[in-house]
Amino acid sequence: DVDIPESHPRYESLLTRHRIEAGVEAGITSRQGLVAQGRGEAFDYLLGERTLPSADAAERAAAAHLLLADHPVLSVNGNVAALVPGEVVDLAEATGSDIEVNLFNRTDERMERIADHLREHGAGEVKGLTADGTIPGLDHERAKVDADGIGDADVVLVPLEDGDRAEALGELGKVEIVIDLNPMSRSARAADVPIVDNVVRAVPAITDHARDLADADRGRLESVLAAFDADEALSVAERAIREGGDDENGT
Ligand code: PTJ
Repeated sequence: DVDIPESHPRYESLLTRHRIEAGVEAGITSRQGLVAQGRGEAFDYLLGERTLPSADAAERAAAAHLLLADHPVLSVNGNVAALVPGEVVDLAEATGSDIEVNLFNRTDERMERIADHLREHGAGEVKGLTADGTIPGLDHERAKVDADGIGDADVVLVPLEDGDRAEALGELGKVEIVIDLNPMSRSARAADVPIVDNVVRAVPAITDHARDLADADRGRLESVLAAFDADEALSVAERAIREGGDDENGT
């Protein structure tokens, strides 16, 4: 277990780092996941380790998309499984989404461990192990998905996705929601809804919005989508990173 005093100014950040380390030790997270986490931390530091109002709007739009979907799927990789396993299960429940393990560096062992880990955190069915579908335009291992999971989804949440895969998924005509702290990444740019926020804040925030919108009719959900502008959210986040401070408008 971790021994970080809660009073430490970077408590959350250190806890998150520890969870990724523990994920690597448990065979859930890849070693590349450590590098990815470091990159994410740098951006989060520059953003002030907070959820920008524009990211909150993206989280609300993500909730509306998941609630409007015929078949929403939440994709889980080794970093997401280490950081927010129970929170992903809560989001799946709040939105009626399937959960699918989908790895950039796919190994059968890690697939199984992540699926077990999610079930230990309350997941029912975990998809991804059948791998009888493919995403066109990617090499064999990276293309694998479940035909009745991501293959059939109309809305997919892909937190921390690699750029090639995010672009290939986007070309399939699915609504793509990406969580990525780098607003300049190809994944964030390929997304219909880019959420520039730490996955540890973003996933519970989407769940909160989904619960808040649970009784909303289609018209209200569609107006949430209409109010969200992806390009604007990306430029606001980029400005916040470049200019720092608390003024989201960067003036
Ligand atoms: O478990 P696997 O095999 O599927 O591999 C997962 C990783 C994340 C290692 C793999 O997809 C990868 O290499 O991704 P990238 O290309 O490093 O992209 C990760 C992106 O996520 C980067 O833009 C990071 O800034 C961002 N990121 C990292 N940690 C977080 C994050 N965004 C939000 N929250 C984080 N905690």
